[in-house]
Amino acid sequence: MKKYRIQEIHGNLYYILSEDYKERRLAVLRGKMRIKQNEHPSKIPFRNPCCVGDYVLVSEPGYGQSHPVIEEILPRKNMLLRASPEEIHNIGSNLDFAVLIVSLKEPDLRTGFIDRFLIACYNGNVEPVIFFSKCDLLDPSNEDDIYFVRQSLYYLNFVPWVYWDNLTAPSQKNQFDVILKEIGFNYHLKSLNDFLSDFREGTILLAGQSGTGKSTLTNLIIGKPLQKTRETSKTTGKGKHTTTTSSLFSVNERLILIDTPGIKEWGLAHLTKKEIYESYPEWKDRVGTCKFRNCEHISNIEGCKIQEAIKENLLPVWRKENLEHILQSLDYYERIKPGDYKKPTGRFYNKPF
Ligand SMILES: Nc1nc2c(ncn2[C@@H]2O[C@H](COP(=O)(O)OP(=O)(O)O)[C@@H](O)[C@H]2O)c(=O)[nH]1
Ligand SMILES: [Mg+2]
Ligand SMILES: [Zn+2]
Repeated sequence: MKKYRIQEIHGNLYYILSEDYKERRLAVLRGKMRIKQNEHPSKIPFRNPCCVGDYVLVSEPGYGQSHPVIEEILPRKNMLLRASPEEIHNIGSNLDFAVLIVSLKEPDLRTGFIDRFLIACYNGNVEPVIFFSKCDLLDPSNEDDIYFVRQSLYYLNFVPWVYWDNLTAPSQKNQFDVILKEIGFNYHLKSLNDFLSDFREGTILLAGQSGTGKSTLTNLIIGKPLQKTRETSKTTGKGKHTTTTSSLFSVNERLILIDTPGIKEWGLAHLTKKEIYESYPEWKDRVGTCKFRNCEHISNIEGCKIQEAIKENLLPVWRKENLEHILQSLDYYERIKPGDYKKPTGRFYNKPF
């Protein structure tokens, strides 16, 4: 059997790449492996037992078969997930970094999305990176814009990899610099050039809501325009380029990118409230110091160090609000969970190869 890496998944068909990323083949999955989908502790089924980025062992097609067969998924270093109560989307595996591209304007900064991404990364054992784009669109006379900048700077407290730039005319971020000066922020911030030199190798996943500049950043990494940006598609009149599934490709021998579809809402239905509370770096040193060893941190029982931290305002108000929203969404999931959510259909239940 030979080792390959999963490049793209289309239902029950898998594009796989050879170890040097040069040979691409279409493979199917050994029947017995399709059953493994229910293995997540949340009991929510995986959309697919395999994940883009997986290393797999593959056998050649037997007599009468037309495709090589994936026999085994090799142990994963990590995996990034998002989930609704119906299914878990495995977005990418064996990642060195997951980069979230977030625009400060158009669409306007939504920190709730960043917080969900970080929670997903911490729980998937993935190292997060945040790239703030569209710094040029900020207006120093607009209070909201100044607030967006302040919020973005907050992530420097615990995310070691954060970048700010304008992607369409790199390093033209005068407006942004004016705001920094106005709020008295004098430290060096990393920009696109730093990003390009920091991430020259490994497997790097790019995620973000659509319109934030993901394709533009991808093109800057590759050094030539492969990915259509929104503007291009507008002028050709062909409609917006939309990716619907993750896709892996090699930029060169050392750098592998995983492009993901524009995500609207990063669902966290696969996590427990305890796991969510414990993902907050602000009280990292207090996790495990609660009075009860298996504290769920949800009640105000005396001795819960997490609830104490919340009362002490260790989170800024907006991050606390984001946390409350996330926890509320889990309550909502709880209500619709009991027994009767719809099973994923069509994908690999109905088809003998
Ligand atoms: N002003 C400004 N526009 C940008 C920036 N980054 C991307 N854009 C524009 O935003 C639009 C969406 O970008 P695109 O890369 O297609 O976003 P995607 O949907 O995340 O792939 C395009 O018109 C880009 O030219 C930026 O930093 N500043
Ligand atoms: Mg795009
Ligand atoms: Zn507790």
